[in-house]
Amino acid sequence: MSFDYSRTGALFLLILMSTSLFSQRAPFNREEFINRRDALMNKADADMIILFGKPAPETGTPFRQDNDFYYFTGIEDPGSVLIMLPSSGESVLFQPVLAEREIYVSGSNILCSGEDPAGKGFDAVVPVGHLDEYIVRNCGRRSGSDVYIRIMPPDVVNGGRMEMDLHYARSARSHYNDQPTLNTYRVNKLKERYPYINFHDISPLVDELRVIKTDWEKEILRKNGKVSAEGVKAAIMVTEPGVYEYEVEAAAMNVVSSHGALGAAYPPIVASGPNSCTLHYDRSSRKAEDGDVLLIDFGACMDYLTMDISRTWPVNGKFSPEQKKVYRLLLAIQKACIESYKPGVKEKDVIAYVEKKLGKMDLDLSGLENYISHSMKPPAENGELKVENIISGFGHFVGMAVHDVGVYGDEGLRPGMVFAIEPGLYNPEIGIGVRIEDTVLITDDGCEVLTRAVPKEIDEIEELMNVE
Ligand SMILES: [Mn+2]
Repeated sequence: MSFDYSRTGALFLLILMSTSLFSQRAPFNREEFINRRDALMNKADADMIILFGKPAPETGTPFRQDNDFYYFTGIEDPGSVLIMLPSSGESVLFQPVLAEREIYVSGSNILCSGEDPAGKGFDAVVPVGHLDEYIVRNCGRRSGSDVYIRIMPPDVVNGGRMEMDLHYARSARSHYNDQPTLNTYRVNKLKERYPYINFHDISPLVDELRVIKTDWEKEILRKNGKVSAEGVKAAIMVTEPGVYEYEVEAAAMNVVSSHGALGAAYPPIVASGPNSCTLHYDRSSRKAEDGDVLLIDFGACMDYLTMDISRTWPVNGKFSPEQKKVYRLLLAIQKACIESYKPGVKEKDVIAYVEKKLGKMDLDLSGLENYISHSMKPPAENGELKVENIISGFGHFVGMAVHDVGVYGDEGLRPGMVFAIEPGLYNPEIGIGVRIEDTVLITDDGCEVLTRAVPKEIDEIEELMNVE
């Protein structure tokens, strides 16, 4: 099986023409990073804030900066450290002194290039070998200075802070793999070296900032929403019986890569037939057959911000009655959730709204007790729909990490929050898994569906699949 290249080619041309304005990577935004540092310094009652960047990349892998470090600097030079002094508002960058050969092979950093650090918004750039001298000069005159560092784990593009610790917890099942993380090593080292300093965790303050997206971030997220949506549309359009999951993945990746994405936000999930019931299936190796569903969970990473979309469609272009029944219920729930989102709304309000809305609809729940949701519970008990079994709260935040930092808190939804709502139902016995997911931005009076360009109505999907 191969693509119909004439159709695919015409599609890509159309996409390039329609979204070329959104295809540029964002240039360095000096004011944005200065504002973020000022906001953090205003929040922290600190003598000093220290944030470490990532060390040199492993050979052969592209460098991706630590999310928290990038959020406050926009700097991707390996081995950098940032110190902020809230009393004076100063930001000083510490960078390694590079060997001539190193610069020749991998390029320079701000320190070695002789570039004026003020151009990037820093008061000074200093060799990293002076870091401890700087800490001692600023915090060593008395006992009990308050220094903020990151004590919680870092998050990564496809893993939240907690997920990173879950990963380490699982690795540590064998004591041969039980080593401290780099973050923990740094925390312990600072505490050991400076027992007279009070170290505090900066991560709650960082997360409070990161969870509310700035105007600049919103623009990038809108761009990513459009480009990722075009990727999923391309995936829908190349699907037909006999297509391999990796071919569908390639169609989506082609679109986002050609629009400036730094890559996928997480390993794309392209799951046909029985694979659709494995929530994080990422092997993309099966041939999709007539009668299967195809579930894709996909998003790009653009300018360090991610996107999260899931769609499910029939491989042969026509939903079967069983597929339709599950799909209709999930779509009704997902749309009702989105309708209910606005500032101040809490989880219980969403459930009440969805139940009220669905109560007026004529939904066929028969046989759905054989499906399970993300919460591992059936959607209906004794013929009664259980909305809270299908939606687990608001869904996860989306940002620099696809399972982004932040907490909803007592105020409920707030403008600037971005999260993904992804109801799903899975029946491994018959190999039907359905998930519908959009990423939404909370606005002043409602929400904006960033991924709205991907169709999700049954007739829209069938129409898109049958375009010749
Ligand atoms: Mn998701």
